[in-house]
Amino acid sequence: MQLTKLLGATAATLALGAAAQAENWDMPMAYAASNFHSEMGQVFADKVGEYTGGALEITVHPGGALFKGGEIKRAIQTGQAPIGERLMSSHANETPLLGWDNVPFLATSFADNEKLWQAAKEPVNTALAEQNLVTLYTCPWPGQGFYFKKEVNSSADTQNVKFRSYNTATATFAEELGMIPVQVEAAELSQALATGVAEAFISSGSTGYDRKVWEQLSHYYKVNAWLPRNYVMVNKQAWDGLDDDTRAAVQKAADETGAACLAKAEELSNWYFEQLEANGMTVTDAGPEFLAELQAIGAKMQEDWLAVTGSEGQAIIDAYTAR
Ligand code: PCA
Repeated sequence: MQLTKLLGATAATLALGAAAQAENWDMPMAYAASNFHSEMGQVFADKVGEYTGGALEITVHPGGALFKGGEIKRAIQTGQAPIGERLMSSHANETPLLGWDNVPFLATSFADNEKLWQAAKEPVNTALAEQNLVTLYTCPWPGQGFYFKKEVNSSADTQNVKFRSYNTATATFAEELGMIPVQVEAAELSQALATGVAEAFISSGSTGYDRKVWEQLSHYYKVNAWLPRNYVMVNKQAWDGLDDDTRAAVQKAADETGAACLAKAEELSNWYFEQLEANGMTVTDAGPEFLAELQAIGAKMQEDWLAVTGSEGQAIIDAYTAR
């Protein structure tokens, strides 16, 4: 990676020499190149090149290739990379407000998730700005449900199951169900399942499809607990270093891409379920007993989130409910 960075830096310097003001930004992304979030990252990069007339060119690096998912935010805060994308709620351990989209059963449709984002946007962007980050656009994953390698009807069936989590909320959910959470990046999920490090997880149909989890798992329960968002962030100094026209062009590209990505997520939701089924998985709603347990855990998690976010969290939920 050091060599890659050195070569990247050299290329950037040469490019600078060639075209006085042109800038090249590397954009680390955590998820598979074929995933719609990553494809939309490329759409965004293409639009930036077009709208800035080549003054700013962005090169996307999906799959955690340049920085692993867990390293992306810090890399951007510290200027090791000027721009990048990450699952917002993965930072809820350090900034609980960023778990706004992980409150179970609060907003379970794309329309409600968008309404919730409109309510959360200002305080969330302010919290990120305090961390040297400018948010350009966000995009939801489809609804979150549970993957298992057996039929599950209640928490009696989940005791001591090794569960892959992707943030604190998913780890809490697992613990409440008697499972043993282990945090694993989506990029390493297939391996974790193949080696038995994990034998269940919560996610969208999208990640199950990307990681071909039908090779180890058999059941998907469409719980639709929440729709977590990825966000594209820029280092504040890198952002301030752009001239006004370039910044406006990048923001236009971001606004368009955010809207297109939201539409894409919605369009693909059921398609992913069809693919899981075509590959032999049983895809169903959670049974009444399991669902009731999940809802009770969800209510407790909402209380816990409000306890740590205080009036700020409550203001988001109030603004959402009032919309
Ligand atoms: N896929 C990501 C986050 C949410 C989702 O649907 C993952 O499992 O890591």
